Amino acid sequence: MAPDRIARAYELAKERYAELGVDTDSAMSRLSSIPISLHCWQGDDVGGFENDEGLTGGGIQATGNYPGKARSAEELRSDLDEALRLIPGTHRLNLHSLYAETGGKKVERNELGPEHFSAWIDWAKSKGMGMDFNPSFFSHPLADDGFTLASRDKATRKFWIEHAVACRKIGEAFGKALRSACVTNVWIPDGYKDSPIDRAAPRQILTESLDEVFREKIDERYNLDAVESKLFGIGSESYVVGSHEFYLGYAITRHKLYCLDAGHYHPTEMISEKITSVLLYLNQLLLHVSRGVRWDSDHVVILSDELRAIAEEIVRHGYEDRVHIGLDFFDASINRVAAWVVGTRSMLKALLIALLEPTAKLKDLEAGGDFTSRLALLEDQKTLPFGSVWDYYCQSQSAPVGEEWLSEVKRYEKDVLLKR
Ligand code: RNT
Ligand code: ZN
Repeated sequence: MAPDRIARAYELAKERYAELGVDTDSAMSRLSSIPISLHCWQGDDVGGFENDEGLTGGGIQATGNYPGKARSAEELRSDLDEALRLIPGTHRLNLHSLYAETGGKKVERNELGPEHFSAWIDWAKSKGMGMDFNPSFFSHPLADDGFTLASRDKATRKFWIEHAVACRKIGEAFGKALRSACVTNVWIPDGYKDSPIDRAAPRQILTESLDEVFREKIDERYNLDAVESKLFGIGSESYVVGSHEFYLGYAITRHKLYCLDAGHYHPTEMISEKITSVLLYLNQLLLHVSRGVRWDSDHVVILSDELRAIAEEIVRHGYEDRVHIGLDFFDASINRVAAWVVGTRSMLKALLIALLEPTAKLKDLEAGGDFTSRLALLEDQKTLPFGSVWDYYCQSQSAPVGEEWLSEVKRYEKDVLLKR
């Protein structure tokens, strides 16, 4: 696209927003300071490199057989490089422990250490990116019965506690090496397919396991612990041990971050609505921005009303430093690099739209009881020339403008992905 046309369109948009008292330059500069944590697991359908079996159990599922998924860490990094070239700004990488590089040697998950992630650390360092982390409580024989940290079996529990402890230390190493705190997020699948008699016992066990996991203090400059709740999963339709109330209470009493995943609540329940409440009681939050379609289906994030609402909640209240934005989706039915690009660019667009809002004016109207003007202004804003600001932002960050990125992904697919 012609760079001068983009600049001209931007100038007009800038004037239009100025009429509303909105400074487009400062909106773009604020946007450039918000990192999105890209989840590594979109690149290979949550498979990881422990074995060739792919994702098993855990109540989550990637569906589709699109060719070209990454089969090794090198391939995954190459795919991430490609995605990052097409996304404006500097972001973060969110890694699962399944993506350890053990040089062909079998290393049990409770024995993982930072050395198994040194190539990832070097890669992130070379890009000036921070990293986040996740212990993996699925795709493992000791998770086959659906229970990990809440297992009644002592040895099983011990293994998973040790795994989580090892992962916090890996997170700490990431934080030190990359000079940016790593958010290490605990999500476990534990639950029952059918209605249990005893809903209390597993929750009691889980509390004890978590307390054990978090016993050792780690400097929050390096590692931040988060816990992620869920309503149900495949095979845990009737009961999930780590429910919303469970983890919210846990996070508040233990001073942990709470992770709100957009697909983990009742279908009409929105995480955007929860942010201001949770932040009254917790300093920081982690988001797993996802898109459920009828269920927790982890579809690629698009510029939906809910995505916009999430961005608005962060931006309107100036929560950029308290809310860590991570992505969580895995679609195996489309080009996986494109999935990252679409999802991340959508998240950024939502943030930019929120940053272009005349929030102070709207708050005044609301405080003064003029709900008519509040509604009218909000509706009018939907047709403002946001796209011209977005195009200009992409151009100024040396990222492709508009659908230009797609032809590059198609080239990469032909030259790299289809040759796998
Ligand atoms: C599962 C959770 C969890 C996973 C990742 C792979 O429902 O959302 O965050 O998606 O850890
Ligand atoms: Zn999640």
